[in-house]
Amino acid sequence: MMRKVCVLGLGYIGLPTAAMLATHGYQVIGVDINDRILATLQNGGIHIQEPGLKALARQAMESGNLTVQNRLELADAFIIAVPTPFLEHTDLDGYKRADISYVMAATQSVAPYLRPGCLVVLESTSPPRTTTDLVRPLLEQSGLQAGRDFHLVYSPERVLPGQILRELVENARVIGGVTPECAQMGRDLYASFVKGEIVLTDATTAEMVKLMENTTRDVNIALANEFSRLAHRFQINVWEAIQIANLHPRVKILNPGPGVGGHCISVDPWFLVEAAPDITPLIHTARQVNDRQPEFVVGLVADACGGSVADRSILLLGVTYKPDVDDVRESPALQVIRLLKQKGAVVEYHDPYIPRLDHDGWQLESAPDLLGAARRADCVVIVTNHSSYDYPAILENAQLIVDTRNMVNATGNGSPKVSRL
Ligand code: SAJ
Repeated sequence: MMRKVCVLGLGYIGLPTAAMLATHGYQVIGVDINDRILATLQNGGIHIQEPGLKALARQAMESGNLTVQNRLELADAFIIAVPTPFLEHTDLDGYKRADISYVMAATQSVAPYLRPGCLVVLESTSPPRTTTDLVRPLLEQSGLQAGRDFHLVYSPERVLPGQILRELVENARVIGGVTPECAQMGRDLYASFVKGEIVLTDATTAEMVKLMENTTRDVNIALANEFSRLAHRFQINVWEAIQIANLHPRVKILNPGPGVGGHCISVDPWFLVEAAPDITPLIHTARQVNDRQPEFVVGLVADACGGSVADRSILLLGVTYKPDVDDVRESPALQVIRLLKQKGAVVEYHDPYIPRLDHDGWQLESAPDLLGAARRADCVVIVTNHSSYDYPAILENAQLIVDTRNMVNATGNGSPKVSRL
């Protein structure tokens, strides 16, 4: 019977998972290399904005079942939940590559603590065959063999930021074992808190499942974004056209927007393109379409401003990658700001979740008074549709609006000061 679990990486996935296991009967050691994160947690705080997580983490720590520290301990199970970002400066040839060095380092740190009967789970999104071809041999340097002496599985997290605690419990969970017995061991661990269906498969299939899910979303958003450009060219309202097309029983077009951000959907498809560039032209192109959407948005802003943004004051509303989260990773807003600045605009932003933005050599602070800033700006660009925004008030106060999320459409429809995607 597994009792003690080490969770490596206390980020968006590791921390909720550790807290969940700790409140479901396990003794959990949460391990992170970042001392600031550890200190915050030890003081009852939290470094991530996610509904319910602070309370759950605190409950887990106060019960004594969750301890956070910077070193591993002997345990029955090890869960690796470290980030797999992409490598900086590898896109000279148009390709981006996964940085699996954190996965490798975490795996290496587990090896000395492996004992017969242990379970090792990789949760980090990884290129196909990472578990079998990279993680397995590193762990086997311990002298123990996967599938014979210890259990090794890949089990991707698939939760939606903003809904993590609910989705961790309710979503279907895929567990890919290096052998079928490994997968069963994985199931025993997750069954302690997962109420959704638990599906067992092999490790590489589980890796592909995760990448296929996010790639599907990326490709579909790219299509919606391309439709928005076509709609602009042919002077129709893309939102209206999509709404009507979606009345067809087998059509479900997603929403166009300023581009795709976040650490998942804008990153994961590259893992497939990188692994098999010769057979992934569609996935690659979709990535490029979404990456270029900020350019299209800046073009709309220039049009709205009479042809150029030079010396115009532009206020961005919302800089996080999607509404109601505090995450700016890969956010299209950062590209919109960069392009506007490059073209000589004077850029301000407002975001209730991001008091300060420090990116690419520039620093900005969120405007303290949203409506005052909206009145002063030559043009307001709605980039992220936070639910706390009062859109009718924004419409009333702004001189010009570029709306990338169809938020002021209902009230602003026909208003000469609103351009939409
Ligand atoms: N977006 C659009 N149009 C849409 C939907 C989204 O432009 O119609 C944009 C959003 O504004 C955002 C980006 O796409 O910039 C991604 O947002 P999201 O809400 O679609 O997804 P994430 O990145 O927050 O979470 C995704 C989820 N995957 C899927 O829905 C297939 C989540 O379940 C995964 O666990 C997560 O990626 C992950 O960790 O991989």
